[in-house]
Formats: sequence, structure tokens, C-alpha cells
Amino acid sequence: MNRQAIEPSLKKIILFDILLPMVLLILGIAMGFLQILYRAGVIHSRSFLGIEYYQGLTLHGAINAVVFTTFFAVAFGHAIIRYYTQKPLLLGWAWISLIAMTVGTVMAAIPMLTGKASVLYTFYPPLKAHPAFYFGLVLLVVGSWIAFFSWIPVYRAWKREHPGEKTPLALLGIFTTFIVWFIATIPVAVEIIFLLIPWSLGWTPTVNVPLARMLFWFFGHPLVYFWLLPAYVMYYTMLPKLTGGKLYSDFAGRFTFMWLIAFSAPIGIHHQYTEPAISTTWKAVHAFFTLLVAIPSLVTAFTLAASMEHGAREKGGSGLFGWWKKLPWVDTDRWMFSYLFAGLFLFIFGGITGIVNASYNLDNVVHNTAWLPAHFHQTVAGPVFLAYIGGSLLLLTTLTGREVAMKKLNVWIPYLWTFGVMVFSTGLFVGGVAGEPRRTNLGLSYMNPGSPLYQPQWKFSRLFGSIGGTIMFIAMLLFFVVFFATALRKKTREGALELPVSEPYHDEHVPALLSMRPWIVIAIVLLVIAYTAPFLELAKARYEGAPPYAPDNPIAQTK
Ligand code: HAS
Repeated sequence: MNRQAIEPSLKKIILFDILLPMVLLILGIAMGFLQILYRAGVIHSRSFLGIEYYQGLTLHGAINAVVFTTFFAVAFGHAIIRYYTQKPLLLGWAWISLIAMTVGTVMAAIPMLTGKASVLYTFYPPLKAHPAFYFGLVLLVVGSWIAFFSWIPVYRAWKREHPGEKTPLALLGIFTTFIVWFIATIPVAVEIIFLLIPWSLGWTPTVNVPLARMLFWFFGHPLVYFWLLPAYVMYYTMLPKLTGGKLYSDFAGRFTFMWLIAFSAPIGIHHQYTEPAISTTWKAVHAFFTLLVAIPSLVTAFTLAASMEHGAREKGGSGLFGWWKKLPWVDTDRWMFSYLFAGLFLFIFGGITGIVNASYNLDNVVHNTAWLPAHFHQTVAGPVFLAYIGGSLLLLTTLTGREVAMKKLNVWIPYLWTFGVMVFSTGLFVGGVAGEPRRTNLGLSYMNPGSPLYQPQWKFSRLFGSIGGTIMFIAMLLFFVVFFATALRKKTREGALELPVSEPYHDEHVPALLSMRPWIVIAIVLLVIAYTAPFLELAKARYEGAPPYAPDNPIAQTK
């Protein structure tokens, strides 16, 4: 497909959707580095530079995993819908979406920055945040819904004009992303609107903690696939083209997207294997569904490997392993390859450890330990993060007509980041198995020689964690230099929209994968099966409601 001129207004919206979270990401990344210092035992206090430990951890998780991802998914969605339908978007709604998301982010950021919402990105009660934090989250989500709903009429019009044609894979992937997001955000909206906002406003004295947690994880697991899906869109539709070849199987891509619609959500209880309010039977059902949700990622692994092999052989690669040499590892013109490939490499380990977590009894060993951040830095900070920062740079260059600055440096950044994540995660995996807790200010306790809780045997894992984390921090500093230098340099041509598009090698015709509707129905049926009994169990359980707490005080707040 060609370079397409797009409406200046849409260009502004997409660029704002990318630049705002990129600026916030500087703070999010700095807060990650602060975590390293606390956990390595370099800082032995509750706060540093006026930022309290849990406040910094909340900013790190909320900016990197919630704000950056949601803004990017919407920006990328606008670009994909515009590019593949070649139809103008509903710009009024796109502006409303942008304004709602921006206002929501600012509303949530103020209490986080002033220490009134140190509740981490999971905002579990009984930790209580200022009401503005919850209202801000609602606006951020509603803004993303508005963008999604505004794409539906554009897609319908495209369908009418292209009767009998397959929906382009990228379009299907973006709709899958937002269907998963819409399903996921309904339970968390119920949690925030009916439980957390009235409680934080003081209208209800206590909150039902197990119910809030179940509603959160009803949202929290599909959330990770909402993060992953835009990266999968890039893998399936851009990576094969970047290697010089074709997507090995169109069927594999469609199957992956549809399967993720069906199985992303009925699995949230795998985050709650230790939850006393839920019976073993339903935990086992969620464990079973979780293993089913790994299938499309395994399919993706083989399909992408075959696609890369095809591309490399087209470029003259030969032999059983010799073709690897023909991949564009450090090709400055096809720099996006390095972002996508490095993420795939990390995902091999993120995927394997995910399957460990999913295995009900193994999870008891690693739950709430440092193992978990190791797992999610190889998933959300692996394929997702690398695809998103690479995707942001790609949209920036194409829409503004600027060349990437410092091309040679740029192409190495993902490998440096990946090396950092591997070292960091190795430390955290080892520490996790040895019982090192997550979400804990180790500098104050276990890594403080002056504390009776001191655990010198965790020094190895801390050393690896700190070295790896520092490498990640340096990689991101370099990325910011490249990104903002690109944004500030002179343009070399008129800005337009141009994306790498892969043709299919096998273009299979599978009627079951042509429409999203049956898969949405399957998703709803599975959700009813997976959640009806657990909610009834919670309704029957008699737990006392909890008053609000702050992270720095074991005594409940009285007002
Ligand atoms: Fe997870 C916890 C299970 C995938 C993110 N996960 C988390 C948390 C996060 C997260 C953020 O069952 C922590 C939440 C919190 O704060 O408490 N996860 C899984 C499983 C998968 C999985 C089974 N997770 C993800 C993805 C995430 C993510 C994706 C973000 C985007 N996870 C769990 C469980 C927990 C959990 C439990 C709770 C544990 C607890 O105790 O709290 C699967 O979907 C993974 C399937 C993936 C694969 C890998 C396929 C490999 C590919 C790469 C191929 C490479 C190629 C290159 C071709 C099977 C596609 C070749 C190159 C060469 C050099 C050879």
C-alpha cells in the first residue's frame, strides 16, 4: 500500500496521543530506576527526593502500563483504521476522545504526584486513593471507548464498499484489541463506580475487598492482552515485510485474534489462586482456560519464525540455520525489525514463565515474589513496550516527514534494552524462588544491614536486578534522545501515513474466522461459565468490609 496524505487534524490527534505519554514516560522510567535504588539497598528510607516508595511505584506502573499503553493503542488504532480503510475518520469524536483521555490523565496524575493516590496500578482496596484518581481513570477509559466506537461506522462503510472481501488483518487485529478492552473495562467500571468512588468519597464506610479484587482481575487479565494485541498487529502485518518476505499464514493471524477475543477474559482468577473466598474448583477451571489462552501465542511463535525464514531466504539466505544471517539485524532503513525481534526474543521467556504462573500449584511458590515483576518485564516491558516505543517512533517519522535521528544508535537500543531486561529478570527470578517479595521497600528492611530483617542471601539477585535495571534505564535515556531529536529535527518531506504491509504467503479461506460475532458470543458464554459461580461464592461468603488504609500506616484512616 502507498503513502497516504491524511487530514491535518487527524495528524495532530495522533501526534498528541503519542507525544503526551512519551513525555510522561520520562517520569515513569525515572521512577523505575528509583525502584532499583530502593531494592538494591542503596536508599534506606521511606522516601527519596520527596517521593515516597509506594508513590514512585504507583507512578511507574500507572504511567508505563496504563497511560502510555492506552494512548498508544488509540493512536495506533486511528492510524490503522485510516490507513487500511482509506476513509476519513469521525474527527469530532476523535478530538472528544483525546480531550477525555487527557483530562482523565491529568486528574489521576495530580493525586499521584501529591502523594494522595499511592495505591499502585492495581489500586486494590483497602488502600484508598483520592476520588480524583478514580474519576480520572474513568475518563481515560471512556475516552478510549469513544475512539473505538467512532471507528465502527467507518469500518461498516468500508465493508459495504468491499462486499465479500476479507477484512484486512491489521483492521481485524485493532478491532480485536478494542473488543477485548471493552469487555475488560466493564467489570473495572463496576468496581470503580459502585465500590471505590462511593467509599473514597466517604459515602460508604467500608469496602468489600474480595469482590473488588475479583472485579479488578476480571479486568486485569484481558488488560494484558489489550496490551499485547497492538504488538501482535505489528508482528503479523509489519515484521514479515521488514524481513523481505511474506506472512507465512493469514489463517494463523486470524485464528490468533479470534481466539484471544474468546479466551482473554475468563481467566482472571489465575491472579487469585491464593484468594480464600474462591473455591479450588473455579481456580482449576480458570487455570485450564489460561493454558488455552497460551495457544495463539505458540501459534504466533511458529508462524513468525516461518515468516522470518521466508523473508531471509528471499534475500538469499540458505542452509538449516544459515538464513538467520540474512535478517536485517542492524539495518538502519528497516530499524523497526530490531524493535520487533528483540521483543519476540524476550517473549520466549515471558511466555514460559507465564505458563509456570498458570500452573496452579507452581504459582504458590512464586506468587507475590520478585518472580512476578521478572515475568511481566519480559512480557509487557518486552514485546509490548518495544513494539510501542518503536511504533511511536514510526508514526512520528511518517506523520511529520522526518528521518529518524542517530540511525545507528537507534537500531541498537532494543538490543541493549533486551540485554538489560534479561539480566534484570534473571536476578528477580532467582530472588523470587528464594522468597524475595515484590512491591516491598527492601532498602528499609531486607536489604538494610542495620535491620533485624536483613537477608544477605538475596544479594546475588539484587546485584543482577540492579545491573540489569541500570542497563534498561540507560537504553531508555538513549531512546528518549533519539525520539526527541527526531521530533525536533527538520523535516525532509511532507508528512503522510505509510506503514509496512505484509502480503500473505498462504492465504487460507476459513469461513469460521471471517466474522468476529460468533467469537464475541463464545467470549460471553465462557465468561458466564467462568464467573457465575465465583461471584455466587463471594455473595455467600461473610467477610467484614474494610475501612480505608494508606500504605505508610497500619492503622485504618478515620476520615
Ligand atoms: Fe502474565 C501475571 C500467566 C502472558 C503480564 N502477567 C502477570 C502480571 C502481568 C502480566 C503484568 O497464570 C502481574 C500482574 C500483577 O501485578 O499482579 N501470562 C500468563 C500466561 C501468559 C501470560 C499463561 N502476561 C502475559 C502477557 C503479559 C502479561 C502477554 C503482558 C503483555 N501472568 C500469568 C499468571 C499471572 C501473571 C498466572 C499471575 C501470577 C500470580 O501469582 O500473581 C501466556 O499468554 C503466555 C503465552 C506466551 C507464549 C510465548 C510465545 C513466544 C513467542 C516468541 C517467539 C519468538 C520468536 C523469535 C519467533 C507461549 C511468540 C525466535 C528467536 C530466537 C532467538 C529463537
